[in-house]
Amino acid sequence: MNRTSEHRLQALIFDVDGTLADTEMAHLAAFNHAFAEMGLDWRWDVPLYTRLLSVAGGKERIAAYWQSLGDMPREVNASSLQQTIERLHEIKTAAYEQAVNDGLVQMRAGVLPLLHEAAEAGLTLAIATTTSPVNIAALLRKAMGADWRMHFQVIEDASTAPRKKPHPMVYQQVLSRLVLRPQDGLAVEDSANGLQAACAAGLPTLITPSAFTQGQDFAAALRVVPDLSDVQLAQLRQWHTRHIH
Ligand code: XBP
Ligand code: MG
Repeated sequence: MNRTSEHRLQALIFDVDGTLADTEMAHLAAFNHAFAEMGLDWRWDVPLYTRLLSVAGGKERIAAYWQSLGDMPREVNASSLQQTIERLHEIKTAAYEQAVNDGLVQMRAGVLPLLHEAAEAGLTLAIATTTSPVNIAALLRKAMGADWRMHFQVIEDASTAPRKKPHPMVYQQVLSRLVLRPQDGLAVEDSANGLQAACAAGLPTLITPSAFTQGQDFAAALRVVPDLSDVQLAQLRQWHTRHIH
């Protein structure tokens, strides 16, 4: 086998939030809706949410914010705190799903054409995200139709990979389920957390920064592009081959 085909690009593994679609403004509105529904005077604005996004996972993000307030109720025990966070996140997820169903979230430029081109070329497609499965289904059902799931061989998310990015768990689990060597795949991400997770799993990673992640440290990326609108599969293969060899 010659060296070029030794590590041909065989799979694209996509992050969801900020990568497949610009979702975080809708997530932010859903979090604030949940806080109001539960009678909390919390209100996250864009600058604060941009900082809070360094914590992957909505429940973890709520817990980190609550800790930062320093007013964690003393009288209630840890399990009732967790119950409150769970309830907040349930309300938030329902509000986010409604926003997606109302068409308030758009897929990013170039994403659907690249997914289609890669599938047509026989590449494996997978998802590695720290978001909740409800959110993935709502977004991709809206964007790709009711049979969206058939396009992805493996989906790993908050419900299957509890250790969140920058931990590599979600990517390690995708690679193991695909029985794929990391150098034969390529991850597509929008954040430094995601880049760290994918690189720790050994995956070359293409970065498409989102409005919330502009300016983060992407030095370890295979390449940073503004979005996928000018990225065809041939270009990905070229970058991947150069990186691997
Ligand atoms: C982004 C996240 C998620 C979303 C909110 O996921 O960290 O927590 O911000 O969704 P990724 P949840 O970039 O890995 O797709 O509230 O369901 O966590
Ligand atoms: Mg992301």
